[in-house]
Amino acid sequence: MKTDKLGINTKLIHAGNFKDQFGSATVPIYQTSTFAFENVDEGAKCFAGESNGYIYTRIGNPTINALEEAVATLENAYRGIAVSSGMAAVTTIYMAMLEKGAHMISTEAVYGPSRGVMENHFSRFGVESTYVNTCNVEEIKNAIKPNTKMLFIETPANPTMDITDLKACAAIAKEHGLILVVDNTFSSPYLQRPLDLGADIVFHSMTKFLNGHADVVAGMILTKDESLYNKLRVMMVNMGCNMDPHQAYLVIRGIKTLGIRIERAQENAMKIAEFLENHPKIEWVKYPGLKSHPQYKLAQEQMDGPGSMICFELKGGLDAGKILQDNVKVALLAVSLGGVETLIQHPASMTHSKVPKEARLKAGITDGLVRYAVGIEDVEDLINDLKEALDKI
Ligand code: LCS
Repeated sequence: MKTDKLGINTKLIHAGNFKDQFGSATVPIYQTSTFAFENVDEGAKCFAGESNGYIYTRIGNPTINALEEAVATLENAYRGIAVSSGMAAVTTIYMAMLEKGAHMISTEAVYGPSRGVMENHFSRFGVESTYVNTCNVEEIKNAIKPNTKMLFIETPANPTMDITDLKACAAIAKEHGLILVVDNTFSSPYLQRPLDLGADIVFHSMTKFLNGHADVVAGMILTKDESLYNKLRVMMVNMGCNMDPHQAYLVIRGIKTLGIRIERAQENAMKIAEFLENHPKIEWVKYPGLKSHPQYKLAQEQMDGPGSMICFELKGGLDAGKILQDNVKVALLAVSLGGVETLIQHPASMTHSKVPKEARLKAGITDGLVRYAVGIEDVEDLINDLKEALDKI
């Protein structure tokens, strides 16, 4: 089936085009580490790349391949590379694209470990990095050095919900010969397709929206460029960051409902953001669907919807935040996001605890910032839950 003319919800169900000899409606789990060859010549052809036959699951597997094709269809990519986690995607990209002496520019409020692994580990191999407020493209331009190789953008950023102009970044990357990498975890391809806006590489923590059920850790790397794909694929295989077939099966299942999950969570998020914005105990709320969001207009242009992630600051700062988070009963106090269940967490002490305090504050991740990942429960229950917990402050 040709999928390029289909709507996104049809693609979500049929993307990947998997067919087996039994006409199975779902993709079977090929839970095998290795694949037997008919004879030595066939084995040699597989290793020489002259045949598409499978060799070994770290290199490729039919279940994993079906997932790679499905997400590639959604992102309008050449192909996808499934990996064991979102962080496996980050490290594979850094390893494949940066060498000793290279410099990377990244979003200041990037997911903590994406920054931590660069500053604490890649720095040991002579890779330099600079973190700027990428919402202001002048800051990106000013940070470019002769050895800059990569522009690494997270938008919306975790947890500040800052939005970076991807078309403007693509123009800067093109002018200066940089590779533009975009972390599309917070939007998923349902709401944003960075490759179509000029990004070279896109990746996901599929642990979040794509899987959507808080039962898998997984990642995916995508590109439109065959030579970048080959470089990334070889790195993934050699580092052993591969996905497991059972993991792939669960993400394929989750993807089918991505559209209806996001629509419902987004509808809930809008109502919750409005409730929070009008609450006397809330200092400020940042949600791309609210006109008060600093990049509201850009969000409207670049994304197909504001998503379901909200961050806010309570008037009572950290102490008030603790009371709120200890008293919610429907939302779970947990890290992660993008699942059917609503989660609340405190970035300063959890997801961003390894980012030095000064850098964290500069990135806008204040001590009292609360992150709220909206799920698909009944919105009245979520609002009442927040109302009752806020009353305890
Ligand atoms: N990129 C973003 C934007 C993320 O939010 C995360 C995980 C990752 C990459 C890494 O993906 P993983 O290896 O966990 O699949 N974010 C988390 C969070 O906000 N709370 O817990 C994990």
